[in-house]
Amino acid sequence: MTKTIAKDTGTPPQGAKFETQIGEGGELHQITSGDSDVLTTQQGIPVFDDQNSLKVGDRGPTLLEDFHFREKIFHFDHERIPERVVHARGYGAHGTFTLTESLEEFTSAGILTEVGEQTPMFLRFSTVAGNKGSADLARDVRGFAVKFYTKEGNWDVVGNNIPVFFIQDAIKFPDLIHAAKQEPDRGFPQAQTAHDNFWDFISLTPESMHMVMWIMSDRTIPRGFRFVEGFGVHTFRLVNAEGKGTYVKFHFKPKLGLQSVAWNEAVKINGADPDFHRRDLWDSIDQGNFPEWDMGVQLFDDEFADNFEFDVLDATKVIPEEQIPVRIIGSFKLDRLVDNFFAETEQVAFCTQNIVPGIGFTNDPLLQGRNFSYLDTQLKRLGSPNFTHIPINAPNIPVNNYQQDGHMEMHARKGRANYEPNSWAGTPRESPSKGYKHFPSQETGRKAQVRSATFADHYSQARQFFISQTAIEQKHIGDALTFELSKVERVDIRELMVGHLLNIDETLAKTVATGLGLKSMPPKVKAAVETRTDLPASDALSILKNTSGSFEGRKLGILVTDGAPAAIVQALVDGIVAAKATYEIIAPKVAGATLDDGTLAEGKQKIDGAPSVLYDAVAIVVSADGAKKLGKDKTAKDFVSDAFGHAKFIGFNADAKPFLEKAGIEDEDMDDGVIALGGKGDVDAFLKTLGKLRIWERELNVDLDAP
Ligand code: HDE
Repeated sequence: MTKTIAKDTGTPPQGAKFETQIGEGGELHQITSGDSDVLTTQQGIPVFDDQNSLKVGDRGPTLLEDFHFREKIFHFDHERIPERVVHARGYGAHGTFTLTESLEEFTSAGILTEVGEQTPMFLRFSTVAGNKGSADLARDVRGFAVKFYTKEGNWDVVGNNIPVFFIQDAIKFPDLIHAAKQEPDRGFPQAQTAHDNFWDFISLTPESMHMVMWIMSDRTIPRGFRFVEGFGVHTFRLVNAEGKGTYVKFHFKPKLGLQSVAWNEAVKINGADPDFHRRDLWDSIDQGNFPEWDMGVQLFDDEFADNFEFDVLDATKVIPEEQIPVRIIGSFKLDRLVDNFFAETEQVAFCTQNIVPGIGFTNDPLLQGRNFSYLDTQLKRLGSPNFTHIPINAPNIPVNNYQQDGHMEMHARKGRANYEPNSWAGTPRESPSKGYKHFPSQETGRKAQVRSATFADHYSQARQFFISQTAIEQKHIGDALTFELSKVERVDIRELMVGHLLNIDETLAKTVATGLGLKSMPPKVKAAVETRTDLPASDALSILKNTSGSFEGRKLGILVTDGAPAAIVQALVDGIVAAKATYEIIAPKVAGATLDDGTLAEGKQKIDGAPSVLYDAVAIVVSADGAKKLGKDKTAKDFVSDAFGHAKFIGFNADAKPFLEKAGIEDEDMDDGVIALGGKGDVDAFLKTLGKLRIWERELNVDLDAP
């Protein structure tokens, strides 16, 4: 047994030293001295005093002559740039993609053909609706935007954690986003769709119904970025060396499996740690637990596209993996934190039209619109067409062209030629062999503002999604719809939504109608195309059918008090480390607790600052006296009762039992998820069970809305 049960939390930050110097006139100067070089202005001029501006006399006015003061305030005044109009809150990290299977038969893109090739990349996760400072656990889609720095230029896959979208035509995007964000008169609600405007728009937009099923599922309250899938959403095209095209959809699957939290938990995480997701990613990478994703493709040809039940250009549809399996072609690992959040995560500029030779677009009208929008938005946000010179956006291969000047030009291109063709030697020229060739698809047709009839079925895949879920996931969808619509003030909007649900699943519609207390069942909304009931369930669409079955990468919260049995605490710690998971010791005092053998279990958290929503499972290991004291404390009782209510596994030693009872877990509430920890054998069994992650059956006993 080690002397101290503690986790290495890294080296403490280097502190600056404060010194006071007396100037020539007897005045006081407060000087800080750190370990780095001399502080300078932007011009490199060494700074004498950064604590006091230049004044006339000790108590006199500040002088305009103080160029350092002037520059410092000027720069500060101009620090902000516009936040992204959507996906404002995000978090990014660097990684490396490695190809394991060549797609040479389908594409000429080096990144997809050179097996073993390691391509640097940057991934930014985000929520969509909330502002930059909103909380991480908003019920929302997560952005999954990847920039690959390939040898043939930058390739951006600007995807989401959901494979479909709300709308079919980009012209509706401003309306969708206006409706989802804060209402314009009152400026709230922040980062949530539970309000009239959003559901008003949705209820009048039947094409959004498939997406509605996804956003009302637990996909929108993920446990962390490390546990979400990524999807390119649109159908793209691969083009091989002979110019032959193959349709493709891009997928990214987390090696840690999918995982989400409970809604009541999400609400509490937002209060306890609004940075829960970004902290989780930062901590994992910082500790060397690099999250990994497999990259896969669904490949298909014109024949499949022509025979598929839906239009492959319609971004409100998936192609079920049972119909076209996802072929894994490589994987990536996020292994490097940013040095600076603003310089990298904020300034990274994704553009759907950043594409490399061998990969192409299709006529998906959403994708076509996006290809216009992203370039435009970067100019607004970053302020200059030279945003491509910012290191995070620059390709790491040479850039040769005759585009010039503009705000913040960073390249001093040499030579006389700034036009093309020219007859000067050594100037760049277009390359018919290497250059990007657009796929020569045949396009004909009348000019018209239309929506293809092949886009008209809005309910069949919504139904397919719903029936593919486990019972508890279906319950969560019903709960989420009821919650969101209960925040909608207009009853007619609630009713219209239930009218749509009748086209998806009658039981779901009834659950929501009952949950809302509607007086009678509203009429079914008339569908342009009747819902197909013959589409089979697809396991890939469920979260719970795609978990890892392991506690790896998860976090156990161990609540201890003075006098707690050291043997159990140590067995938990050893087991968790062996399972490649992490743990935190929580105690009444942040310093930790002195265990029954005199060792110190070093605390990471004080109980008041660490509700159980921050952990995947909890263990309560306390002394009899500790249990008595905790039983009087509201926060400590919440720790246990929340863990129980959120269907988490709870381990406890014998002395903890009275505390559990005080927290509302009586003998009759005990289930397979509340596990006594008498000795090492029990601890091993407990740790093994944790791989199930949650005991969802319990929810049916602790929820008023349970069937
Ligand atoms: Fe975006 N989207 N989007 N979007 N989107 C932006 O670009 C837009 C759509 C997505 O981490 C903006 O740089 C239009 C689908 C992500 O920096 C903007 C349409 C998907 C991110 C924009 C869509 C996405 C954005 C705002 C309808 C999933 C964050 C800031 C046609 C496949 C990227 C910016 C990051 C960001 C426009 C629909 C994903 C305004 C017009 C579908 C992950 O250009």
